[in-house]
Amino acid sequence: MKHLGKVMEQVIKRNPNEPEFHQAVREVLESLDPVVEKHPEWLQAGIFERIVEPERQVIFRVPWIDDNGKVQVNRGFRVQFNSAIGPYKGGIRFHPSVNLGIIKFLGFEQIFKNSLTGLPIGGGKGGSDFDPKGKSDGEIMRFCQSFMSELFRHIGENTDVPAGDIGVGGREIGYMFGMYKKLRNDFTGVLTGKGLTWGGSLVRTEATGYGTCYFMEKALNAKGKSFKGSTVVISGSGNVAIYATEKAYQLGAKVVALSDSNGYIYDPEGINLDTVKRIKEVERKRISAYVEHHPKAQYHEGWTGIWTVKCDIALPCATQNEIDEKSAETLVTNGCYAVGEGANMPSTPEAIEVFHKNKIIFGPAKAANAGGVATSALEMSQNSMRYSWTFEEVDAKLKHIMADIYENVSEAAREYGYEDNLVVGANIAGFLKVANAMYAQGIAW
Ligand code: NDP
Ligand code: 2IT
Repeated sequence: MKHLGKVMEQVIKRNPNEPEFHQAVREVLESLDPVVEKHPEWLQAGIFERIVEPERQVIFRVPWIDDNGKVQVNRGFRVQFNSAIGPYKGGIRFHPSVNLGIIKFLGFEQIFKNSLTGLPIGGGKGGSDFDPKGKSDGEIMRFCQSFMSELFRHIGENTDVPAGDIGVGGREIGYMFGMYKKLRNDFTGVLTGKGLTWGGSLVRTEATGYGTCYFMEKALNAKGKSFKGSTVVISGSGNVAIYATEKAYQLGAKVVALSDSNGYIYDPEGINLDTVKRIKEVERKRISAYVEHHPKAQYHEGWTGIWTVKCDIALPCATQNEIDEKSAETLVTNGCYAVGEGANMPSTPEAIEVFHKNKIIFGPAKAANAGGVATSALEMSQNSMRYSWTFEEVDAKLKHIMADIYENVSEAAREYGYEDNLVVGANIAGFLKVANAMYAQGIAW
C-alpha cells in the first residue's frame, strides 16, 4: 500500500475493535495504488477518505417477548454506506456474532459488489445479534416486527432497500414487509426477496448460488476447464450453498460435501439435494440429519474439516474467514484448482495468498456472489414496472450479468498489470464507477 497507508491508519484508529472491517478495507486499499497514480484528482478530492466512512449508521434497541412471556432485548443495525450510484442496497443478517464491525465490513463490500453488477444500487447492510436458532415461528415474527418498527423510518424504495442474508430468508422478509406496509400504509418494493405473489422475483431465491456457478464457469472456461465432470465441495447448507449445489449439478459436476456450523457431511455418491432441501428448507434441522436418510454418507463433527475433502472446485458458501491459510494449503495439496466465494469474505488474506501463489482460479466474493443482489435489483425494476418477468427471462439476465462481471473484472486486472488476479480486478472495476460518481457529485457528500 504505497499511497493509502494513512487512510488505512485512520480507519484502524477511528474504528477500533472491528477486525473484519479493517480486513475488508485493507484488501480494497491495497488494490488501489495503480488507480491513485492514474487519478491524482481523486486523492485531492478526498475520495479515499470518504469512501471508507459510512454516510450514515443507525443502531437501535429491538425488544420482543419470547414464548415464555419474558422480555428479550437485541441490538439492531443499519449501515448506509454509500449512495453515489443508487439507493443503499444490501442484506440483513440475524446471527449472534453480529456487531457493528461485521455490518460495516459487509456494507463496505456491498458498495463494490453492487457497482460490479452494472445496476444502479448503492451499498448498505443491516442486521441484529438475534439468534434465530431454536426460536418458534411466533418468536421470529415478533422479533421481525419489532426490528421493522424502528428500521421503517430509515428505509424506502428510493432510499434503502434491504434483503436477506444469514438467518434472513423468505419467512423473515415476509414478516418485515408486512410490518413496513402496516406502518407506512404503502405497498412498495422496499425489501427484496419477497414472496412470488406479493412482488417477489422469480430466481431471487436461487440467484446467489446460481450466479456463483455462472461466474466460476466463465473463469474456468478461460483456463480450458469447466464444472463438467468435476468434484465439488461446498460449505454451508443455507440459501447460497443449496442453490450453488443445484447449479453445479446442472453444469455436470458432482457435489460431495456440505456443512453447517456444527459439522459436515460427505457423500461419495454425490449429495442428494432433495434430501438437503427437505432437511434445511422444510424441517429446519441440522445437516447431520442427512445421514439418517443416506447411510453410505458420513457425518463429521467440526465445520473446518470440510476443506480436507478432496475436490477439484471449492465453493465456500457459509461465512467470513472460514478458509484460513492451513485449509487453503490442504485444498491445494489435495489437487483443488478453483475456489469461488459464494459467502462474503470467506477466505482470510493468508488463504488468498496461498491460492494466488499456486495459480488457483480464484473468484472473489464481490464478483462471484454478486448474482443475489443483481437479481434483487431486477426485483426492484419489476416492482417499479408493476410487472414480472418469467423464470427464463430473469435467469438469462442473471447469466448475462455474471458473464459481464467476469469480463470486466478480468479486463481491469489485465489493464492495471495484474493479469489473472481477480481480487485486484474486482476491487478496481467496482471502485472506479463509484469514485467517478462521488467526484461528479461534489464534496458535501
Ligand atoms: P443462510 O442463513 O441461509 O445459511 C448460512 C449457512 O452458513 C448455514 O449452513 C450456517 O450454518 C452456515 N454458517 C453461518 N455462520 C457460520 C459460522 N459462523 N460458522 C460456520 N458456519 C456458519 O445464509 P446464506 O446462505 O444466505 O448466506 C451464506 C453466505 O453467503 C454469507 O456469507 C452471506 O453473507 C453470503 N451471501 C448471501 C447472499 C444471499 O442472497 N443470501 C448474497 C451474497 C452473499 P448454521 O445453520 O449452523 O448456522
Ligand atoms: O451479500 C449480499 O449481497 C446479500 N446478502 C444480498 C443483498 C441483496 O440486497 O440482495
